[in-house]
This record gives sequence, C-alpha cells and structure tokens, in this order.
Amino acid sequence: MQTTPTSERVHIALFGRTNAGKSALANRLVGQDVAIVSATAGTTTDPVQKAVEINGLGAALIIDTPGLDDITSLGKERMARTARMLDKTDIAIVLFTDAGTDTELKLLEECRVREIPSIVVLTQSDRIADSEALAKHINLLTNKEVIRLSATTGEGIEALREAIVRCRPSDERLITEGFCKAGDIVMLVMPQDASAPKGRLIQPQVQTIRELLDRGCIPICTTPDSMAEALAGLKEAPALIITDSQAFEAVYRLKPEESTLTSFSILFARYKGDIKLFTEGVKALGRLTPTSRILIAEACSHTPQNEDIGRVKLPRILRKKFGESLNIDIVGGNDYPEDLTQYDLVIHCGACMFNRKHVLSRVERARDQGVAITNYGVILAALTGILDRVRVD
Ligand SMILES: Nc1nc2c(ncn2[C@@H]2O[C@H](COP(=O)(O)OP(=O)(O)O)[C@@H](O)[C@H]2O)c(=O)[nH]1
Ligand SMILES: [Mg+2]
Repeated sequence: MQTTPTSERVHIALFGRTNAGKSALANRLVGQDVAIVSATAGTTTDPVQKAVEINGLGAALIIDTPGLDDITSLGKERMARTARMLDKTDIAIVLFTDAGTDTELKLLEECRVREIPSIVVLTQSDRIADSEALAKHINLLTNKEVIRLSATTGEGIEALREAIVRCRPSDERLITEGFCKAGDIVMLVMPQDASAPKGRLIQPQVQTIRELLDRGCIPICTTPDSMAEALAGLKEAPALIITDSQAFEAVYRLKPEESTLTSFSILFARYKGDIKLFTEGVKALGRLTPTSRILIAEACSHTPQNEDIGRVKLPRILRKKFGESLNIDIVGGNDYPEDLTQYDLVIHCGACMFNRKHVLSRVERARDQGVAITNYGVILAALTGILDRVRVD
C-alpha cells in the first residue's frame, strides 16, 4: 500500500511543559496509544511522530515533543532542541494547564516571529475547577483564542480540529507549476535500470505523475531506450519533457525543438527549496580555491549502502576539480550548524525526508548569514553542464 510520504504531511507539533498532557493529546488525535502517557516527569525524551489523516486538512504528522521545561537536559540544549523542532513545524499547538509561564509565552512569540501558525489550548479542562475563567486569563496573556479541551473526555477536540484546519498552509505548491497546463502532453523519461527499486517507481516520479493527472495533463511515461519511438507515436511534440538527470544527454539529443526540457532534480529543488537561491548559490563554484571550505548537509543520518552522492560522489568530483586540499565537512540528520559563516558553499541534499518548511529553515539560515547554498540536484546539473540547457523556473 502506498501512503502519503512524511515529507508531504502537514507537521503539527505539540509544545508544553512536562505533564501538560502533550502525549495524551497526541494519542487522542491519533486515536491510539503511540506516545507513552505517564505521570512521571520526562517520560517523553524522543519526539514521537505519528501519521494521521485530519478531516478537512488531509495528511498530517502529529509530533509529540519533550517538555519545554524538561529537567533531564540542560537549558541551552533544550532551547536548541525546541528551535530545531520549530524548524519543521507547520502548525504549533501550545498547551497550558495553568496560567502558564514565560516559557509558553516565549514559544508563542518565537512562532509569531517565524510566522508559524500557533494554537493555544487549555488542557485537562476536566480537572480544572473554573476552566472558563482560566481560559479568559490565558487569552488576555497570549492575545489568542484559547481552546479548552480534555484528552480524557474528548471535550474541545473537535474545536481543535477546526482550528487546525483554519491554520492549514495556504501555499499549496505544485511540482510542475508554470511548466505545463491542462491538456499538455508531458513526457517523463525514467530509466528503470539496476539502481531502480524492484517493482515500483521512486517517489518523485510517482508524485509527478499523480500531479500531472490531477492537473489534467497527459503524462507519457518512457525510458531513454524507448523515447524515440514514443515521440514518433505522438501527433505533436510534448509541451514538456521531464528527465532523470542520469539520462540527460540522450534525452537532450532526442528532444524536439519545441519541447521544454527540465529534470526531476530541478523540479524538486524548486518544489522543496528555493531554486533562485540554489542557482545563484551554485555560482560559488566559480570562486572556489583549493583551500575553500564546503559543507555537505544530508537529511538522513543513515549511511547508505551503495556509492552515495553526498559522502562519496560529490566530494570526489569537487576535489578533482578544485584540489585534494579542499575542506569538506559532511553532516547528517539534525547536525546542521548554527554558524555557517566559515563555509564558502553549503550543498544540501534533495531532502526527500524533510518537509518544505524544514528545508526552507535551513536555506534561510544560509541566506541570512550571507553564505551561498545550493542542493545536490542543482550542483550536479551545473557540474555536468545540464543547468544551462534546461528550464529551471
Ligand atoms: N484528567 C485528565 N488527565 C490528563 C489529561 N491529559 C493528560 N492527563 C494526565 O496528565 C499526566 C501527564 O500527561 P502526559 O500526556 O504524559 O503529559 P506530557 O508530559 O505533556 O506528555 C498523565 O497522568 C495523564 O494521564 C486530561 O485531559 N484530563
Ligand atoms: Mg509526554
């Protein structure tokens, strides 16, 4: 069964002090016991996330977080952890069980600054004597609507769902936005060689085909080997051809004059990140010297089995081009440095595991520090001479 990938889900994070009832609420929203609900302080040390479908919103991810006041970690570390959570948060739910402290107010302020929609809830209302008066008080403190709810009785859960739906991100993005319109024939060139997974298509291909169908376009799927034949069978040239970067040269040779050409990597760099900044950032290649410092940032923390783009391929190409003494730091998972100013270029992976919000948080950090940033797809396209021959935006 195919499910919506995590990266495509609206990330909803629950914030609050220890024992506020985050895990209980997460369970209530998910409808099953996922997080451990416990009266012992600090039981949730790892963020727990669970995929859900929310009526009116669609595919979401509920993220249960450790307490804002969690005494099992140092204050500074705790703040950094919360900041990292916010990096990927599309909607924040902030829990109060009493009048709250500076911690909740600071978090709400941080959400406001970062333009993350936030929802204030008064939890455990079933055991608060005058929850209406308390809600009013919190409303005055936060200047926000306060939803009274109970994970035990279910009171207020429907109101919370409605509030979540109102916060739904408005910038519904399309992968192929501006590249084609309804009725257009779009040819997808997708090599299915030994490196392709057995019995299925990879996620970017699936997502693109689905979107083209939704948009009323006519996707024609082919491999580099059958592309010429596929073209010959068409009455008119495709409006757009999207190719896997591996097959670029062959596709470029076969491409009809009138067809626009782009690649899956470029479309996804644009969909997931900031294509203007990435194509600008890649110009840093022209300024690199043998002593330059480069950061390669991977979203995955695992070590891939096969030859890997970020850890093997890119460093090899770059060292060959700019010298063996090139300084290359590679980080994975959450290890994305606060301070990027020592780098001449940051190269981020395609971030198939991250939501757009998360990628943009990282992109903005580089931009704000004046550091050039690009991604795997764009830099490989530049290094192999593809970038100048495709449409990027
Ligand atoms: N009566 C009542 N108890 C709750 C409610 N939500 C949580 N609790 C209890 O409060 C304690 C802390 O809840 P938990 O979800 O683990 O808090 P967390 O630390 O914020 O994750 C547990 O004993 C829960 O059973 C609620 O809505 N009503
Ligand atoms: Mg918990």
